[in-house]
Amino acid sequence: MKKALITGITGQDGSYLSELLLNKGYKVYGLKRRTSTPNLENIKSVLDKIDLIPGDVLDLTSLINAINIAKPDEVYNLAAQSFVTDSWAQPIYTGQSTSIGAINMLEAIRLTNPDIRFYQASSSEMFGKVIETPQSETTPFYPRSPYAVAKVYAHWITVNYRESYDMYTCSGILFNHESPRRGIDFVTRKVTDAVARIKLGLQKELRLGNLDAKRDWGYAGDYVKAMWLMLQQTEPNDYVIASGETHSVKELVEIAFDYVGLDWNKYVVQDPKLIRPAEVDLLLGDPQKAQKKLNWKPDVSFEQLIKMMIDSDIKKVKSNI
Ligand code: NAP
Ligand code: G4F
Repeated sequence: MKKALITGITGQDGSYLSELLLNKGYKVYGLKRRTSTPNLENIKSVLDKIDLIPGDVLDLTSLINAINIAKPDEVYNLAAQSFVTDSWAQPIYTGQSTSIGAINMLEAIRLTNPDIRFYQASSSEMFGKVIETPQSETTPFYPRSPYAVAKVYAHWITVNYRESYDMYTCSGILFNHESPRRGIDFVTRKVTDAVARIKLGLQKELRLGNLDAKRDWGYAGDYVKAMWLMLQQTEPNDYVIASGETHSVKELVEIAFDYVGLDWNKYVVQDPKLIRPAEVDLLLGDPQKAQKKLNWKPDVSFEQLIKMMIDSDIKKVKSNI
């Protein structure tokens, strides 16, 4: 039986990845940091099937301990301070968890068992103020936030461990992916939650920042399949994972309000306080390498994704009334 260790298991991607790996017959271990109140909501359906190991990616000892307990064939490093906005408020912590966290995990593997296959959760935010469109594996990086800068470090250290130590390390450059388990701060979930509340008469307005920003949005359930595929190849490599379509925040809002029969113009208020110090205006990924080499393609469209999230949020809000 194959064994996997996932850091960031309580997050959106960690939860979908654990389900995928369990379905493939893996024994799944998750690194779980201490929180003062429980945050196991995303993984409640798999809690009795996985093993949680206490630890933090900033604590190398806890990572070595986790590897000694799990003895994994594969490690998926998903842990990070992943909210771009907060990376300006907490730049040093973001740098530590998002970049030093990755090298800590790589060192833990190198020192214990360098044959373990390693996946690093890299991000399209690294393309930032984009040099070319669409963005592919060969597009130069131009990071525009403390988060994105930290991800560039984690990306290159992953490449360097492959080239220096001949380790099987892969970096997945994933474009935005969402789901009903997306954190409430991110724009898709902020919109779908607000649409559900407004429809049910519990909220009157939705305050947003830059409506013109464009993102290449996909479904998290599709994207975790690509993570797994990267670790099943003969040779390690880096891949862009994207839908190949881009949409503005305004289009997202229009589709979401339209789905419940409301006019977004009556509810959306632009709030200058929500504009970022530096914006990433346009992301559009070119997923051809993943399509050809991994035989990966997404199944859920942008519209299907928004509708899935609204349906889920309406259910959640109703159950709390
Ligand atoms: P998420 O929902 O924010 O989950 C982040 C996870 O990291 C949580 O489980 C969190 O634990 C954990 N974590 C944070 N700091 C930690 C630390 N110091 N030690 C151990 N665990 C820590 O993020 P996501 O959307 O699932 O994304 C997964 C990864 O992919 C992240 O690295 C993110 O930056 C990257 N990424 C995401 C996207 C996207 O669109 N979703 C795109 C590209 C890359 P708590 O529950 O305790 O907070
Ligand atoms: O949903 P967002 O916060 O995601 P962002 O910044 O693109 O980052 C996400 O995707 C990255 C991959 O490209 C990940 F690496 C990262 O961890 C995270 O998962 O914002 C999307 C866009 C931005 O341009 C933002 O300015 O939406 C714009 N936006 C407009 N109003 C807003 C809002 N974003 C948020 N969060 N909240 C608003 O009210």
